[in-house]
Amino acid sequence: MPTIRAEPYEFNLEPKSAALLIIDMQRDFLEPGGFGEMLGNDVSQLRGAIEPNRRLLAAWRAAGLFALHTREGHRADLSDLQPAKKIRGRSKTAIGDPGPMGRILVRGEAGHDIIPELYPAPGEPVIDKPGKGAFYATDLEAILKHRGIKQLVVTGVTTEVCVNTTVREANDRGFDCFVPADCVGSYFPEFQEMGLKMIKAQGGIFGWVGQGSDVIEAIKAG
Ligand code: TIU
Repeated sequence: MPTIRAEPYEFNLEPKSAALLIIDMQRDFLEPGGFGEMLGNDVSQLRGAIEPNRRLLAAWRAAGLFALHTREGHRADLSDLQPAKKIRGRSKTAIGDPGPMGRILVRGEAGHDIIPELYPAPGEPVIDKPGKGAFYATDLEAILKHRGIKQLVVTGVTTEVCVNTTVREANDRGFDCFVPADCVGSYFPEFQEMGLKMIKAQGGIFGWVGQGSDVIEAIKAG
């Protein structure tokens, strides 16, 4: 069983019962003109997470391991969009409004899709989620249980919002979560730091934090 350097202590990866869960690496969060920018964010802050994710996903695939992707977004008729989420922020534009990449945060639009660098391969499930957590109102838990998955390597954006919410949901459902710090991104450096600290504090209250390069080494060796 490969051992990976981590905080608060080493993580024992069991590759056959582990999944790589890449959260919301969508154009809507990483490119100008989408949901992330609509919320007032500098989307360039997230781009540093792309290359470490690309390397990890390539190694994960090469080892024949199981990977999944999530996308935050809503039905075209917005019937799954809570009124509170639609009006929060008092932005001039809202979810469902037209933008340069199509309707903002709507399934099937160009902006909603995953960035080309990390595009899902055949056989890698894509979980469409209406909320921040990947377990809420999705079939993620059923898919993981059917595959016998017990550990999750959770990457993507943003560290303190959808990654943290998903790690907390997963932890309460009995999954061990490892978060590679270089493979998650935030619009806010201080939230990147604190979002990771919250996971690994108190003896790993929600999980482990380490580096994607160490995961790559472990699966290559294993
Ligand atoms: N705003 C923000 O930081 N994130 C989100 O709205 N969704 C995700 O984190 N995917």
